[in-house]
Amino acid sequence: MKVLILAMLLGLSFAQHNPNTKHGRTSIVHLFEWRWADIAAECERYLGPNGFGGVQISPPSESIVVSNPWRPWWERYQPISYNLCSRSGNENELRDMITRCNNVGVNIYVDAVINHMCGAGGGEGRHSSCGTYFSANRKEFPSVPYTSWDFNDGKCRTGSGNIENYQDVNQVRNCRLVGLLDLSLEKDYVRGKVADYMNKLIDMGVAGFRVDACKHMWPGDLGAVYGRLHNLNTRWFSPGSRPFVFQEVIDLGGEPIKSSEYFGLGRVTEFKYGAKLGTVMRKWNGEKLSFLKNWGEGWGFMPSDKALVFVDNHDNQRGHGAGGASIVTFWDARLYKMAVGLMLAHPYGVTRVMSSFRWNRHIVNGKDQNDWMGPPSHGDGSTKPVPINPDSTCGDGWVCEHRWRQIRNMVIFRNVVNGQPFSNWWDNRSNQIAFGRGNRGFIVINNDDWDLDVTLSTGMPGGTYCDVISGQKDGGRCTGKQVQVGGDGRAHFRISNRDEDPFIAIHADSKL
Ligand code: AAO
Repeated sequence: MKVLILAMLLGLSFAQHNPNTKHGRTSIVHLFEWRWADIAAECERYLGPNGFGGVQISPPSESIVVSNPWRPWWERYQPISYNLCSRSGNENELRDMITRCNNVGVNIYVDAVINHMCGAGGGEGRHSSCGTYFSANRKEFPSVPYTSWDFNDGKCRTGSGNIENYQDVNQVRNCRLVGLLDLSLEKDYVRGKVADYMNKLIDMGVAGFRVDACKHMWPGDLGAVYGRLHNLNTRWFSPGSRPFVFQEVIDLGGEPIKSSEYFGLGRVTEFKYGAKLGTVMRKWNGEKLSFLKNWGEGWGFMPSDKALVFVDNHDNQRGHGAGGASIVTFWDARLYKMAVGLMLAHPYGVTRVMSSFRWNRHIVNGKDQNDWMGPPSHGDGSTKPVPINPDSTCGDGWVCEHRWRQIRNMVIFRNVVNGQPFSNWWDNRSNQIAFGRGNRGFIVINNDDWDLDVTLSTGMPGGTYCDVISGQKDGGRCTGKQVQVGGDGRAHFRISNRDEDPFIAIHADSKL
């Protein structure tokens, strides 16, 4: 009996590690600051047809509106209520998006901001995305409602009321993160309000959550909230499916709070992944691609089945959060495509692709003066739609990394090789590497300053394959380089260090 109960508990909690993706799809794309109407269209015209598993959306809850004089992206991390109107659209548009994305097999994951409400200095009035009244001064959010009783301040022991020292666990979890009013999640009432918010979204059809700022919440409190969550909507998910949970915990080592405290509750963001990969791609500190032979747990990362990984996120692509200067982003497009390609080819973790908007980056002494800039918007502060150009790229300042051929084709690669082992590793002891995924896919990367010219065992059945980086299979034809794999699985590769994209990838579905 005890064993059975234990197995049930484990089953219940570990179910939250499963992204619930459909049709063998494996990757999530973060459509940062996109409008719900644009995401709905993108699911139907692009994400569904190209095998994307799901979308991480920006926080849908009502937030403060900060205009000084333009609206920063980060206002959405300051909730005012759990009403579902935000800069991305209203509740009807949100519901329409969830329905339409689900109908084409693309999941929606909500960025849930449940650690706090707006900043203590947020003033009072109706400067909020649904025009709801609040008072940060009196800690009153009548539309939830929360009152001053629902915040942690009594438990915080710092002079400022803010987190001053990340070495002190009590501060990190009971004080205000950058001045944000810290909710008291130990209170049953607060847990109930948060769970109601998340359950409303689950009932609307979302597949799970990115939970913001988990380091700043006690794991026991989070467990109590997750325990109240409904199963997923059976219109799109099999009965008994639990919401996928991936928790934002920044653990680069060096602080007492560890990612592992959250493993039992769901997956956790592995921030070491992008920080280290950036260092390797940039060849800083003597790092080389050849050192990636034991990439993953071998590098001191968390277990693969607990990890959510990414090359960059909405914070560290602009110097917020953690990771620092090594993080590779769309600003370094050539390195970025290689880094994302490598991540998607490698079996470690659940992968998330970033999709950004451009801003006027202006770095002075290592700090981006414009790190606050919000999405492309009209004069009245409303977010602009995402226009699609004839060549399938995006206009109006939307970068759409997920539409770059090299990245989109590697999202497909990951689906094709899903479940296959990491195999046939090769390196030149420098920055040329290759590896396969069983007999389903193979990737070769040249990040050295000289040509790669080598014959390798690919593990693939003999035949002619189309490289999905320089082009792709189009009907029966290949628009890129071709790779001949012999009956013995060996193939010859040549990659100039001056190629536009110095890497090649082939997979079972790119066979001609
Ligand atoms: C805004 C203003 C603030 C103002 C506040 C309230 O910018 O000046 O005080 O409003 O009025 C986002 C923005 C914030 C913004 C906030 C609310 O980034 O600028 O504040 O919205 O509008 C910590 C948290 C982590 C958090 C990250 C940004 O642990 O959870 O800070 N990320 C999430 C979201 C993020 C959002 C929030 C949370 C809030 O993704 O977009 O903020 O909802 C150390 C710690 C980390 C800590 C970082 C940064 O990292 O370990 O836990 O992240 O510091 O404070 C090395 C170390 C590494 C260290 C890093 C930086 O790399 O190895 O551990 O240095 O020191």
